[in-house]
Amino acid sequence: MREQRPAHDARGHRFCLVAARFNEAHVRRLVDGALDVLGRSGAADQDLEVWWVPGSFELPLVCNWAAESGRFDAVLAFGVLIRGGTEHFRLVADAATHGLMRVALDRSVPVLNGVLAVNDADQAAARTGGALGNRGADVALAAIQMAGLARARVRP
Ligand code: RBF
Repeated sequence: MREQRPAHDARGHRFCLVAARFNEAHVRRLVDGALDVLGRSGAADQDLEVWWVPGSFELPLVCNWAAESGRFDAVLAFGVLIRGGTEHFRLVADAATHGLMRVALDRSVPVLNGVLAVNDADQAAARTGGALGNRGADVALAAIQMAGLARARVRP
């Protein structure tokens, strides 16, 4: 019996973090949480890149650029959507989610979804290093697992 159980070992893996500048103070904390986990899990500094984009709507395209470059074992997308008075919040959240999944499947590169969709700034703060932890750190752990799985994958 052969079991694939991913380890939290990031040594030798290259990661691209693509981050939205909209609500940048919150997004910065997600990115910092992710970089902390990646570094402590063994990723080398030169194997980590952070690319900033204007908003969450732009994340899928730039993640696609990162994935198609062939330079990364996983791509992590970060954004914070705070519900406003308009329907725009949901449209951008849905577009980002579907776009990121499409990049992962089209490119066969792990793409991790670190886009927070919350009602207000307090909810964002709670999930970016506050009472509910740091979603960026959680996403980094998932990225390390996925990078390991992708390397171990039996290829035709
Ligand atoms: N981008 C985000 O990352 N988070 C947001 O909460 C957010 N809210 C927006 C609200 C409105 C009304 C508009 C027009 C844009 C918003 N964006 C937000 C920016 C969006 O992701 C994108 O950068 C722009 O729509 C340009 O394509």
